[in-house]
Amino acid sequence: MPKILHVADIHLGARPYGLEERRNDIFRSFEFVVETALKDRPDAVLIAGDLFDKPKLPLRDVKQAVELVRMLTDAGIPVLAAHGEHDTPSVRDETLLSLMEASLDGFRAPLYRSGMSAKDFVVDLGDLKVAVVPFFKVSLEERRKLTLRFLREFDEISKGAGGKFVLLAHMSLDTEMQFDAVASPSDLPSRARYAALGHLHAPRVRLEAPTPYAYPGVLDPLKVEEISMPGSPLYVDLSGDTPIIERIRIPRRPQYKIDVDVVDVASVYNAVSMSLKKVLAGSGGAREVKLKPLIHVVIKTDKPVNKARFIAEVRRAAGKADVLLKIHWKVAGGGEYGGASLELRGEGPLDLAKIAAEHYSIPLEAASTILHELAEAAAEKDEERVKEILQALATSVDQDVWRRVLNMR
Ligand SMILES: [Mn+2]
Repeated sequence: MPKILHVADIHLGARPYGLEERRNDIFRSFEFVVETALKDRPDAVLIAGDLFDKPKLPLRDVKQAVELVRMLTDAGIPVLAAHGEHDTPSVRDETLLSLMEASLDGFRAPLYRSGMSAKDFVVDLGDLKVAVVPFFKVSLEERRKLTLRFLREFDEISKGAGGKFVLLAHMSLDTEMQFDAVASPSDLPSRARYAALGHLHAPRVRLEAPTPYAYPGVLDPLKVEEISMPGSPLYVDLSGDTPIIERIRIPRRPQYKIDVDVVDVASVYNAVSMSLKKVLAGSGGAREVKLKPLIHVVIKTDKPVNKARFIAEVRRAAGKADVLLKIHWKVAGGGEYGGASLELRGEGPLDLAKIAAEHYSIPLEAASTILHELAEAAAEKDEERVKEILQALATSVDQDVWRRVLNMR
């Protein structure tokens, strides 16, 4: 009978490419998971780490996350979360997850505190026992040792435990990802029916392993490399001897990558408009949600370029296409740089203040003041101040906050 919903790597609060739209996309994707669970009523929702993108987040992000999780717990669906790399601070402290555990009935996210042992991390849901592996934010070598110790103790506990034993962890297995692996599949508790894992952003399902395990993958692709292999949350039916897996399809914003290999700025226009036409024509039927596609334009060139002119050409080529745009740079010898994220509003010269004003819905005057402040702080190599300004830019569109930030010295 037990059926669980297994999701991982949600990264609430992330703001890919500085786009508010992408921040909202990630919340929307998680909301879809919550609504799916409310409809289908699994016996538990297991989150295998990285519910949050950072250990500390703006409070509006935290509030929105709590509200979504509470919809599940209010409906009597237990929610269990493992700590992940992103939601664990590097100093020992409470976490957003541990605060949620303390304040939400039905939400469990055991946090490691000294003196605790493996049995403190086994959550008893009646027929279902879930062993939650703590995340140790220490050197990889230390993490390996501590994690293996927990896995061995869970193996012992699983032998005496009645019901269905499930492992919940945020970690790499060496069969999937070498460089930060902490365990092998053979280290997973032998009596566990299933290991609900997280951390790999590319989805994997390994039901043939001695202990069946799966990584749902990233809920909403955070990087351009992830758009071709997005993850999907999994329903795992544990009633039989081997789990039965069903993928939950998430309606996401369409994202496409356009590679533009150019020798000079004069060829940007044709290259972009042609690829864009092709991509948008092919996307017609696939438009599953009414969201503007996000187009990644990867500009490859073998000599240093005047980025402003290239960006202007890309915008001109995109014309009135109703898309979001992110420009990536691959300049030979110059490495790879992130570029500006622009919402396209037709042609015209590149006016950064205007773009910022539109993008963040702030007055033009405020936008140009901010850019001026940023340039000044950067020229003075005042890293703290740059961070402050960027933080404010990223987290607030409230003008009073702007005024305070800009007067702060
Ligand atoms: Mn992650």
